Amino acid sequence: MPEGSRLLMERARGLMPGGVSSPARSFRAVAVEPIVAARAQGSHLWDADGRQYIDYLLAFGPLILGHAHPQVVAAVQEAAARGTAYGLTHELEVELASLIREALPSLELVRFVNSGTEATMSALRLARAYTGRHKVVKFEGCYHGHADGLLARAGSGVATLGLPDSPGVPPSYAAETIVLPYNDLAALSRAFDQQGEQIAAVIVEPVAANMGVVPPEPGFLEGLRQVTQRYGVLLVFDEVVTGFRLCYGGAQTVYGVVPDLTCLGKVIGGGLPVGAYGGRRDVMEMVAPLGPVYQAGTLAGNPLAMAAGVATLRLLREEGAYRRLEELSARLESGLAATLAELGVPGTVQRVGSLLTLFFVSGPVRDYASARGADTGRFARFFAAMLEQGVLLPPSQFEAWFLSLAHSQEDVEATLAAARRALAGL
Ligand code: KE4
Repeated sequence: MPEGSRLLMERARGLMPGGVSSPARSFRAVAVEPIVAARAQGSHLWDADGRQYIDYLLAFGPLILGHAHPQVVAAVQEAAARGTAYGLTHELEVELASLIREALPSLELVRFVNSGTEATMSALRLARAYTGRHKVVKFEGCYHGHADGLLARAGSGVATLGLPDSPGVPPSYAAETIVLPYNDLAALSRAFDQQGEQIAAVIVEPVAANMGVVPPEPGFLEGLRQVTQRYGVLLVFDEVVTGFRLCYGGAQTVYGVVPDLTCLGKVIGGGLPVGAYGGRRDVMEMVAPLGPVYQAGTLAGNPLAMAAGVATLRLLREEGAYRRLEELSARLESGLAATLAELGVPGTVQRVGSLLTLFFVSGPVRDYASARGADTGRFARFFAAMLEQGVLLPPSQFEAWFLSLAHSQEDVEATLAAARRALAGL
């Protein structure tokens, strides 16, 4: 492994568990030594040895404009020069809340937090308070952050490291979480027949991205909406990944299914620490200080993340942004699929908007069980071969590749050429 990254990782491992601030970055599942980032610009990232990569990891999703977009950097610099935190409401918070509500009218009220985890954790506390019930339904392979009750058979790093869930979560917490197969309305109906009166909320990634990209089958989201309505259960869309990624709005805009609460993160902070939850006014009015449901945070709504978010959404609102993303992403998908077929490599490419996963298993991948059928050893070799050729993918079969408005046609063609060589050599 290159010297710079090697030495830095050695020091990092002596100071932080696994040398990382998040296990998803550990490269544990791809049997390659992790690279250490030095800087990034647009669609490119350089490691500590100056090697350049076309970046489809993109920090796991926030950077839909690409790295260090000049207008985002300028907005953050300007905000920082005026003050980095106040402990008071400030104008940028109001501006970002207004942009979010304009794009996602179902968020009649919105509360900013510092991560997607905080957003989903708070939304479920609120749902339990609003309904007076305790149980929550999640779907196997979906990841909603690391709050205790949500780690049951989760996706992302939990799936990548092959962890069934996590020690340290009291069985009493886990017992309140009902885990069902994604895209399986029959299993959902059975669960509601048996326990519907005890269920506070159903939380779902409207497009699953944490077991690799798994789209909702026709009728799945509508089915969730109908059964939750019938039982007085709140429907929570975890749009931390899909929010402002699939369109200038969210999956709820694309699929026309309106949840009671929505969780956001990533893109709305433009790469700075952010999360948000919001939804129906009658529900959100239970949140302190209006109501009794307590949730707080020193740096919630911090001016730097708000500035980056406002700059990002304003640029995404511009005409043609999502069309360009769609064209690039479609070209990458079709090129990869054609190469798999031509070389006779068992695999399938699944894409929704600028979220894409190449699964090393014949498709369709419709849930966690089928995603787990993927050949993770083959993915590991593919990842290493792409990295060697200067293409950085998310270091797991169970993550989404992300494209940005900074990715060019040349980037995509170079990626397809690298993929052909990598797949031919598997
Ligand atoms: P954060 O707490 O990491 O900001 O957000 C948690 C979260 C919630 N909901 C969804 C749908 C998510 O995808 C995430 C976090 N995504 C992972 C990668 N797929 C974060 C990567 C990491 O944990 O380092």
